[in-house]
Amino acid sequence: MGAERQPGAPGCVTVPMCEYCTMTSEELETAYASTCVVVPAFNEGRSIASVVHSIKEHMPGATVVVVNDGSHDDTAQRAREAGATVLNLVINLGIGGAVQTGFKFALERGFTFVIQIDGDGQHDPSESRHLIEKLVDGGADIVIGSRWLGRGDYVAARNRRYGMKILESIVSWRAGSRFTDTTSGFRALNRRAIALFSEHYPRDYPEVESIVVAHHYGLTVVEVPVLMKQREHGESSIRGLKSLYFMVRITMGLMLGVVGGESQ
Ligand SMILES: Nc1nc2c(ncn2[C@@H]2O[C@H](COP(=O)(O)OP(=O)(O)O)[C@@H](O)[C@H]2O)c(=O)[nH]1
Ligand SMILES: [Mg+2]
Repeated sequence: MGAERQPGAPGCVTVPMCEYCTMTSEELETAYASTCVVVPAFNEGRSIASVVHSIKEHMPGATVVVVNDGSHDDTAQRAREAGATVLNLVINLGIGGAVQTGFKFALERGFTFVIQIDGDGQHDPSESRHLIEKLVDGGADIVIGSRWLGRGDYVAARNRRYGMKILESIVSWRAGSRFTDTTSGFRALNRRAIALFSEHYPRDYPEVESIVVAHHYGLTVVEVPVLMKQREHGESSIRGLKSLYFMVRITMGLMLGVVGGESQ
């Protein structure tokens, strides 16, 4: 790793004007060659092709796996046409089951890294480099892309922002260090984390709880700042009454120490 290399120096080509760039293109491509990009997708037919194309453009050499979570639309066909490997779940397992299917695939196929990217276009694959750099550094087992660490101007609905703040406090307390974006599904995992989550991964609303699970099993989880966009089409699964259920369910689980069905 060329940690002393200056931002914008030759070799830093993937993200122009990258402030945090320390790896050369060659180093990045080596990492991407052993990276499986796991994309959970439920009825994302309108956005999935552009998400896959963008991953292929910005993460050359990475293997793109779309986990089609029992969609009713043409998500699988569009993902395949765009060049992704598609894992079709015959019934809808929810985000946790979909993502864990991707982790199991990556573990069995011997990938060194997983990057998780939503199928709705919220995560910019060109930002993956910041996550992977932190993993290659060896400073973490799991790297979370946070939209609240000073890059970009992401705006969340007021109620969701309050909910996120509450979760931030509880997770930071349970995991012993500060987390600002516990619901972010933009993440990178090393092999240790892939192995853990292939075995133990929360089923419903997994992002928040999985931080505590990782901490419980002694893994290091850190955040890096990323730019995040709004969902391109359709609606988030966490809205209306569901978001209330989400908050109560997660808060109770975290406070009582029962996470992902296991006592912590
Ligand atoms: N809504 C929903 N999304 C799913 C499901 N399974 C996989 N996903 C995918 O998980 C990702 C995150 O879901 P999303 O509703 O955008 O959650 P949010 O980003 O936290 O608002 C998207 O790429 C979805 O397509 C599911 O059962 N329901
Ligand atoms: Mg989303």
